[in-house]
Amino acid sequence: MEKKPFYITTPIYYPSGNPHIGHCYTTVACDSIARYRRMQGYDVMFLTGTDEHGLKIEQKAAEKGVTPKEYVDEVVKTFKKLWSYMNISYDRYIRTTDDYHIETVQKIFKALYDKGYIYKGEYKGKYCTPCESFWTESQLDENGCCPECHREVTEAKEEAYFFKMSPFAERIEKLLTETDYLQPKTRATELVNNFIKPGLEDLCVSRTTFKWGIPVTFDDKHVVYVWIDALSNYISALGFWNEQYNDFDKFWPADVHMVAKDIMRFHAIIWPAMLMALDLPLPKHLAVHGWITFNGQKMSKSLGNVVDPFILGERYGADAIRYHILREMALGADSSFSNEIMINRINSDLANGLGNLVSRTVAMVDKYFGGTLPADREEGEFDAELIAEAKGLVAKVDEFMDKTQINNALAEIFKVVSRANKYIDETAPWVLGKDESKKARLATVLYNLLETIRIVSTLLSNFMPTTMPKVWEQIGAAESDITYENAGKFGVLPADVTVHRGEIIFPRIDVDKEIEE
Ligand code: ME8
Repeated sequence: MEKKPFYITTPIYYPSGNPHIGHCYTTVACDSIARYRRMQGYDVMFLTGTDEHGLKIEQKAAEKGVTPKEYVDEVVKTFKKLWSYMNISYDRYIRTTDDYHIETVQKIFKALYDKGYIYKGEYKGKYCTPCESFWTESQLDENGCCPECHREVTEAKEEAYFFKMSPFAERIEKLLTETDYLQPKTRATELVNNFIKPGLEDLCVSRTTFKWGIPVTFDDKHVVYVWIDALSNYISALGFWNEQYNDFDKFWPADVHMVAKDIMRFHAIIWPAMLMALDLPLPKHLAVHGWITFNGQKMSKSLGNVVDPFILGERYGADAIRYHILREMALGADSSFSNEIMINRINSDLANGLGNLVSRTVAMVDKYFGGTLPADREEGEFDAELIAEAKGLVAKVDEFMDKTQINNALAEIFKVVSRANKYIDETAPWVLGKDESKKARLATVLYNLLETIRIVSTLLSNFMPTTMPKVWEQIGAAESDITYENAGKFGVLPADVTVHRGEIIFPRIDVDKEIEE
């Protein structure tokens, strides 16, 4: 049977500085969903990339005395290094400086112009250079500064092309309020009241004041300004209006675009408008998450309050970082980053919860049975409840993953980890181990624990792909045991399974020592 396609995208990030933990969050979240869907049997296309044009990049490159392309080439290396370090399984990486993307953007711009949706006008407004954003007077903060970074803005005026938004207002309002395009839906009211009800403003889509952009083919004074260039990546990367790829028919419309709230408006209003203008189908879901904040402010390159994922990963391990950010962030809400919360979370869930469960179970199989379980069994109290919870887990995780609620999916998995640790206390294997006549009961308890670990670690491998194979090695699971179908079954490991004691998977971190440093 042909596999069902599944297309998921991250935003394409600005390489105006190195990636930080905020970029990591969206990418790790998409990676986990992509892995989960692959495990479920979908044919997945997972796209990420970089948004490489614009004034900010031009300025950064000039500061360094290199060309913009030389500058972005270096930063893109760091992005790719980080994604490899975080074990990100992207299928395609798009750079907006790639020729095929440029070709698509130029064709889209021309098509929108030919259809009468793009026209020439004059732009007047307040411009924030670090954010590359024009603001209206009413959008500025209480000091008349940029509402995002709170720096000074300058008066700017120039000839520019505009994209007509009003023809799409009604359809977009319906999309936001009557469909489940936007996740969480609670954000729809804010968008409708702030942007649609007051009348959708036309969008400035070209600039003449900087050169580092895609030239407008029919008016070469202009370069395409930010959003038409950036948003088109989601289709140029599939080969829409270029010869590089041929996947558009298979993967479009996208199943999930994931972004944070800073760029929600562009994805909730402008992107659908562009697609409507091009007569293309709309993406199925836009998942919008909050910000990772640091001391109450959005972590961002322009504010300079970034947390370096390489340093964190070096210290705590890439999977521990992945787990922490995925578990902390609830779709829709902000999440404040703190080393202390992270260390406590790693200790309680990973070191004490999962790590302990694995090492205690494997150590007991070793201690009482020399590493290989006997095949004799004796069922007992508490078994049925543990087995039911373990077998029922995949359905619960599915439900949350379908709603892009990764934190809740993880919470369900860790409930089963806690249940298994409680089962150890309830069944007291160390008491059974003292009594020769209880050997079959002891083997059953340990087998149930190994099976629960198999199920839990199979599901968790989508979120922590580096460490879970080490768990499989320790519990004696073969590669063929680790499948989505098997995650819903109990009794997959052979009755006489052999375990392999190994290193501690998640070492405990000394909170006091770490925080002092
Ligand atoms: O906006 N918390 O690029 P960008 C959570 N190029 N997520 C964060 C974050 C934080 N503190 N900081 C960044 C752009 N992100 C455009 C996008 S898409 C067609 C063009 C993540 O480098 C989050 O996904 O500013 C956010 O939406 C994105 O990075 C912004 O990245």
